[in-house]
Amino acid sequence: MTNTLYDALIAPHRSNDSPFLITDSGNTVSFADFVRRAAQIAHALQKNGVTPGDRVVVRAPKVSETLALYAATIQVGAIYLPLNNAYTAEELTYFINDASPTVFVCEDCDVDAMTPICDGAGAKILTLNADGSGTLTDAADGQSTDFETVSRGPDDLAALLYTSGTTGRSKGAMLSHKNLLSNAQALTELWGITSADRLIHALPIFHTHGLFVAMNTSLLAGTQVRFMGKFDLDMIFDEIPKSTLMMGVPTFYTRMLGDDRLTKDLVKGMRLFVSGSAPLLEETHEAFEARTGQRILERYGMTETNMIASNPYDGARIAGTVGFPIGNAEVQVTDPDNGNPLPAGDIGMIEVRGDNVFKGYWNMPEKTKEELRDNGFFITGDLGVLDDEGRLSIVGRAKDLIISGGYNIYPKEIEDVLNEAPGVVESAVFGVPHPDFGEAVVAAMVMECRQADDAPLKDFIAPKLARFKQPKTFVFLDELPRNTMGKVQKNILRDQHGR
Ligand code: MCA
Ligand code: AMP
Repeated sequence: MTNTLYDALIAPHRSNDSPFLITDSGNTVSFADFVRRAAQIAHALQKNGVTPGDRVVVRAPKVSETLALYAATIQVGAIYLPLNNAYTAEELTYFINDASPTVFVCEDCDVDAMTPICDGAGAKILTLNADGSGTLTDAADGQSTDFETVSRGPDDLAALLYTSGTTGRSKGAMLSHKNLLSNAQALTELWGITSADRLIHALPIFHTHGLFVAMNTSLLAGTQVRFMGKFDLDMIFDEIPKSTLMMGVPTFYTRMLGDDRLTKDLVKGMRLFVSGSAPLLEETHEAFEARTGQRILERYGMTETNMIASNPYDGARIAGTVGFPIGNAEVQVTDPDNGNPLPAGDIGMIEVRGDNVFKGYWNMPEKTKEELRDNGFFITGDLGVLDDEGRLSIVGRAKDLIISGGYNIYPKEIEDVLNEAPGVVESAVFGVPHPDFGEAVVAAMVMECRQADDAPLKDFIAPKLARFKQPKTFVFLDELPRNTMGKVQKNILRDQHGR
């Protein structure tokens, strides 16, 4: 029996008693403990009806049990689908109906709200709380610590990660065992990750960055992980002297720079700081190097493609560029009008092909066709340019997307909700520069009666949109600026309301 991901990431640690996860409470979970717990949870999943190819939807706290649930899902041959803890019940309804899971794992406090939704979708609810308790834990306790791993090949699905779309509807990116393993292998090799490393992990584990980039590489290399519940500056500064590696979004680095405790001496044992998920400003790059003597390594990826490109570990890490394609990924820059490849130096659409590229969108063959070419190239929606040596720079986005603190927010989704609010004629949502989050969400509103009170709008969207997606500012206008084609000119809104 072979299981591509399990055999590479989990099985080798069966007898590895070295520390794997060190939690906020100071508990240590060894690799072997982790493998055993995953097996017990695999039994629990199986007893609750999970069969190969089923979806296991998880909206659980960042605790070691949740990570073991990921490993268990892979071991039973099912598909892991993690969701942001900030999502509202309305947002969750969409994912559960779309993915039709066998099991939905959430906290006890979510059960009442989620029961009608899960009943409607035929999903069973199991619970996992921040203290590790819950019905999933109860079902796993006492089970055998051996589980006969279900056979899965490289092209079988391992995970389904939702990514919002410019149409406002989230799309489930189908990720295979090969997609995830090939990317973990490429990153581990490129960044020299080994069992001698200790990773500071302060990212959420419901996205590619925190789950796959950080955890799959750690599992592959046998790296010790300081598994933090969330990003907290005090904890970060306490852990840096004991660690060698950190992965974060640009907000992590700007927050660290805003604190005098970040010094050359503090980071002298650190081998590598990695940044991704959003553009790292050149000034952040330079300020970090001036303060610490270390150059942040910036890389670029997407949910659909895992990591695409990375600055080199050895060699120049150039601010404003995301480096070279990794693994067997091929990157081309094409003319957005006709898809023809452009020469180095020309700006166009970034496209990528390789083992890292997903298999398509769940239940959306038409969407898949629009974005994944027959020749295997995926159209990223990011605009970029290659230099003569093949180094890639991202220069903008063809897609209407805001990245706030590393979270992607699609304006269309917010506009669709705002346009349903009483008294709204139309809305335009756009991003403006923000010192902490990089970009912040602003909504320009045209109302039936001009008003300057945003409270009713805030109340209306509260149950519908996660807090991080909600506009930080509302501006009330008589009309939206439009070009001669009638298209809203968000660049004008950004210029007028950007600060
Ligand atoms: C929290 N808030 C935010 C954000 N985070 N608002 C806008 N953007 C955000 N990112 C709001 C909350 O709603 C709340 O608002 C208030 O800020 C405080 O919330 P709290 O949770 O305490 O915030 P925090 O702990 O300071 O979180 C900021 C953060 C976090 C650490 C930057 O957002 C974070 O961990 N971001 C990383 C996201 C990530 O992993 N992205 C990778 C996905 P209120 O007070 O109004 O309630 S992209 C990916 O995986 C691709 C493939 C890639 O390339 O990596
Ligand atoms: P997601 O849909 O969450 O997977 O986010 C992917 C998007 O994040 C990409 O399409 C880019 O627009 C953006 N992104 C990721 N890494 C970087 C980076 N290093 N610089 C600029 N944008 C990035």
